[in-house]
Amino acid sequence: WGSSYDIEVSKKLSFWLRHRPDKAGLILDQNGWANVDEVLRALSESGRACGWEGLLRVVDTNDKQRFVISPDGSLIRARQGHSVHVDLGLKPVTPPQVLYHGTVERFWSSIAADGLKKMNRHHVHLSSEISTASKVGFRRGQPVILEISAAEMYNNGKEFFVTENGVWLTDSVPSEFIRRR
Ligand code: HQG
Repeated sequence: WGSSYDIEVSKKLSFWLRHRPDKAGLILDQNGWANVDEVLRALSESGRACGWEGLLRVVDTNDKQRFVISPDGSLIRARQGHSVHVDLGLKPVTPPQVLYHGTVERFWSSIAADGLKKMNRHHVHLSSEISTASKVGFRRGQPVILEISAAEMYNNGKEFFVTENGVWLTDSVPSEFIRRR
């Protein structure tokens, strides 16, 4: 998807809209929305000017549909992955029987002992597809795929959420619900 310039824009947006709005002089509201005009200004100032058309293209063609623009075109937010506290308004839903998490060997002993933790993010990120989990793990090295007994967790009172772009989120995964494939 997209050109390398668009990918640079997307990386800036991820950084600002999920983690450090202050680095671009942006303010996120309690639901994580930033003002589009302010974002366009910040992109220009950081040497990644793209204009309204360019921003729309980055949002529309983004491989993981990471961002969403409000219907009136005035606001933009990241769909998930935040470390700053925002309320995404996600409603708890029933998960599928099994979900997957992609990680790497060096984290396995700690995960086997303590379960999956959200680390710096709001939630533990899970996928319904092995292929997606594999890509997530691949960011760090040879992927190790973990199978999560999501339905069983749900029956034990754990909440699950799913974002509009299909990322499954939960607070933590205790080790008894994790099986290494
Ligand atoms: C690991 C990207 C040791 C966990 C991706 C992961 C995803 C533990 C890392 C999204 C642990 C956290 C999220 C424990 C968890 N001991 N290590 N107890 N519990 N870990 O980046 O799932 O491109 O916060 O396995 O594609 O890798 O940003 O989470 O390796 O969808 O849109 O700690 O980020 O999407 O890393 O990735 P992360 P993640 P974007």
